[in-house]
Amino acid sequence: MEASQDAVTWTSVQSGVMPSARAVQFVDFPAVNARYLRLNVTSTWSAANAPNYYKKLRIDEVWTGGEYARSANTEGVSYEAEAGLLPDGAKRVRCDNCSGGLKVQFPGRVLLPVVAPLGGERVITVVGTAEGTKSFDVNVVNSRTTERIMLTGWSSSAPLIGRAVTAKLNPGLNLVSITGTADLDRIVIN
Ligand SMILES: [Ca+2]
Repeated sequence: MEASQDAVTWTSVQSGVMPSARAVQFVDFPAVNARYLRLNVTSTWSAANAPNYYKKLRIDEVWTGGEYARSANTEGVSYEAEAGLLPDGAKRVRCDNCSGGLKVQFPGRVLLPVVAPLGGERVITVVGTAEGTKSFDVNVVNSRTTERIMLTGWSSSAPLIGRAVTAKLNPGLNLVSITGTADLDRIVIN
């Protein structure tokens, strides 16, 4: 990775070997004042006998940030899926990328007790993983509406994907019920 103020003189800011894998790749480099960044790819996994891939690298998008990403709202309360009630055969499984190191796999159902002293409209962010396009159905028990959330990922182990819905909570104790075809790490209530 090189940086430049004028696209003429370039200074190296980082170098390394990326994992030979699809999906998002991160390049962490020291903060620099620059107008331009460029990525020099010096080699790929492919050899000359695979001409479709040799010396070729496909990049969909490049995003650059000047600071580490932070949560937009840090006041949410997290409820781990694995800490919930699993009345219908959903399974707790290990998940190295998940918070708490565990997630829940469906079929089945997760019931999470959520206390909302004042009740009212709240944002529920559902965090999980999906290989392909999967869904969660989120329902506050005893309310009539079920929100369906779609999420698309490339692996059931990473990355974690968060999707938000709004739901009306009752003052006091609520039960949030989640079923689906994706794997559930946790929910966050804001
Ligand atoms: Ca978890």
